[in-house]
Amino acid sequence: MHTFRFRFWPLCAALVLALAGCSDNQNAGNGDSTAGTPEPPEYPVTWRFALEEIEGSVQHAYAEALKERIEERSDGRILIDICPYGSLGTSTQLTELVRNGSVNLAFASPGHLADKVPEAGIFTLHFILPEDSQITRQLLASPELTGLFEQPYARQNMKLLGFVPEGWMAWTADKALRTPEDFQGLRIRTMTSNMAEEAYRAYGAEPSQIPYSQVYSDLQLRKIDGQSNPVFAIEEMDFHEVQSTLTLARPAQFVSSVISNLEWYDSLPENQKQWLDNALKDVAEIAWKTQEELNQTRLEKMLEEGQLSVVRLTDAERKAFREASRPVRDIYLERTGESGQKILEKLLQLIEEFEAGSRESAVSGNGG
Ligand code: 6CS
Repeated sequence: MHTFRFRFWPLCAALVLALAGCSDNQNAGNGDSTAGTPEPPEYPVTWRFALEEIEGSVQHAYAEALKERIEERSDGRILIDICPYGSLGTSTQLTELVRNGSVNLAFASPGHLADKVPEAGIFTLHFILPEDSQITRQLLASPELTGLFEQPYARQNMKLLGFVPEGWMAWTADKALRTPEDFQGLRIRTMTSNMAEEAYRAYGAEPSQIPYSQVYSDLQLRKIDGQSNPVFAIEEMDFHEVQSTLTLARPAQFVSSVISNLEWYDSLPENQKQWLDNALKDVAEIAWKTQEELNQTRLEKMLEEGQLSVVRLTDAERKAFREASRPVRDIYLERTGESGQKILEKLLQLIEEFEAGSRESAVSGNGG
């Protein structure tokens, strides 16, 4: 049982805490660096990093690793104050806190962000990312792809600092979800953007947008029938306590983005920018390993507890979902126009290239 029992925090509490800082051990000399306000550095400077997930999560491990790297690289001149989910607000509120300069860094998952940055909604599409997770990793680190998101984020006063994959999405409900027909009329929770709903509408479900913090109680009160998240999150948010069946369908990778306030980033002194950029590069590998490990061990934990039935879809079962999901690409294109089209084309082109590259290296590795 997790000690965390996050329920909805009103925005005013979020703002009070935003000004006060998040961690228990605030030790910054001038802990009130304000995003968007360039000032001559008076060290140490504290940057607030807001998470959409609780302590112990993939985002938390990422933030801890980033904190360690930046504090080390800057020799203690930059301190990171990590604000786990529950200390500031919902995902949408965190994005606003970055945009208005109250918070320096934050996670912003495309499933929540897509109303504001429609191009990011590509990561809500099902059966678009490759089967091979290593290729997804390569894709999300490719400047050819990530560069196409720079403008869409910048238009909303955000700097995209990177995409972070957090593992395959899995479905929970009180029944197995083996076919699109099983979704008919299912009241499924989605993240809080219109685009996030479309993937499930395509299967005949009745989606509703609900903040992460409210999902447990809505499942418990039977206001909704199911939800979708990576396995580590299902376990740490205790959704398995209020759902009977986990369906492993691998429809999409959960991808989040790390953002900062654009003006804040642009006005950082060159040395600080370097510390940040280099630390971000350092942590990509760690984040990947953490998500693999957490998704695996938490699945094992839930299986050991024995309350949850686990269903793995066959290739044939997944094919029916793949086909049903296809029209949603057109909805994405309608909402994003030319810039979304470029992103979709580049994504598909890079997948082909990377898959060809990995086939070639498999052949040469086999001496063929
Ligand atoms: O479902 C959600 O809303 C959340 N899920 C995860 C795994 N991370 C953050 C996001 O807000």
